[in-house]
Amino acid sequence: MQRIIDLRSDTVTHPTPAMREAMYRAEVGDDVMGEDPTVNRLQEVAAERIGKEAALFVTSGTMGNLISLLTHCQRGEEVIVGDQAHIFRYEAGGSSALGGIAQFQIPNNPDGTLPLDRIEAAIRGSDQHEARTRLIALENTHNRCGGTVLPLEYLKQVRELADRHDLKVHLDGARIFNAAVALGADVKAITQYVDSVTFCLSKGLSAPIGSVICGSQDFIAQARRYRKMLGGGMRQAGVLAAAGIVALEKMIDRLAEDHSNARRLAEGLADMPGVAIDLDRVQTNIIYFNLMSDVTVSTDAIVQRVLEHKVKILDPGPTRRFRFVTHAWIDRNDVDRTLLAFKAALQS
Ligand code: TLP
Repeated sequence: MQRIIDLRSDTVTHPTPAMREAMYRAEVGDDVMGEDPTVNRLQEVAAERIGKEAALFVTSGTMGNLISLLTHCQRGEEVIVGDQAHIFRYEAGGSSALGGIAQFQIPNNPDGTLPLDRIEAAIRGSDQHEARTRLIALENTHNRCGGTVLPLEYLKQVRELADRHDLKVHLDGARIFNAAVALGADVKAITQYVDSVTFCLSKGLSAPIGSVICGSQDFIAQARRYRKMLGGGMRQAGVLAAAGIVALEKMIDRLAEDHSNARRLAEGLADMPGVAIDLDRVQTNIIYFNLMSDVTVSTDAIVQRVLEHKVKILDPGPTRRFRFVTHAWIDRNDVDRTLLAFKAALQS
């Protein structure tokens, strides 16, 4: 029987055999008491790799971003964030609902950056009528902008701007290692410009659960209180952290393969009549493309048709903007199978 090719997200990856082995063997303790040796090890490895003083294991990217925002901002304070940011779009308004934090949204440039002049103009707080700006939140790679990589020079400029106005910078680095691999740079080249970063173990890195927040000792100590407050203090979490250590040690370099598969897929799609795709934006493992108006097949029919070929994709609905994501479970052969299935599905 043919295997399912699942392009809906890189979150669908399962733990590798090496992860399952490490999970089985993990030494554990009570992590709320700080006594889980495997969680402690993951946090040390993560902090070292990201180039920050300390790290905190959390349940998800959403929790990592929420805790980071709560730690940076008090009630009635404001974060500047992109209108395409995951924090704004897909985190259920958590920082506003639970932290009383206002969000000032700026339209993202198509490449995922926020215009520097718009950031500067959005900074507020000298007047009593205004929420006080505390934080700029960036995303790298930028999911909704196509898995795009923020240029290092841009990050430097944001850092300088933040320093001029005494602001902090948080990075939603759910896929930060994809960004580093695409740049051919050490991840610290990116993180040097931000105060805090959340990255995910359970996307391209294939661990089953978990994200890590990295920052200064003081920041992480405060973040730890918020994690407890949110019910995210886990006990023998070493069984999960063990997979995260394998993810950091074994799964980063191979992301280049996901990027080249995404490129092959994108180029194949670009050759198809009815598909509009900007190849310059395909920089990592995420591909977005639109259907042209002459394609008369509905998107849900396309999804059903490709499923008959054992290819799973998300239905974009009325936007007709599809997203495909490559990951450790997609190889070159799967890319070619997907292209055949998609091309057939477009026929009216
Ligand atoms: N993104 C998911 C969906 O929520 C859209 C996906 O399939 O891409 N930051 C970024 C940039 C993300 O893409 C995601 C997940 C998160 C944060 C949240 O991570 P989790 O799902 O672990 O809460």
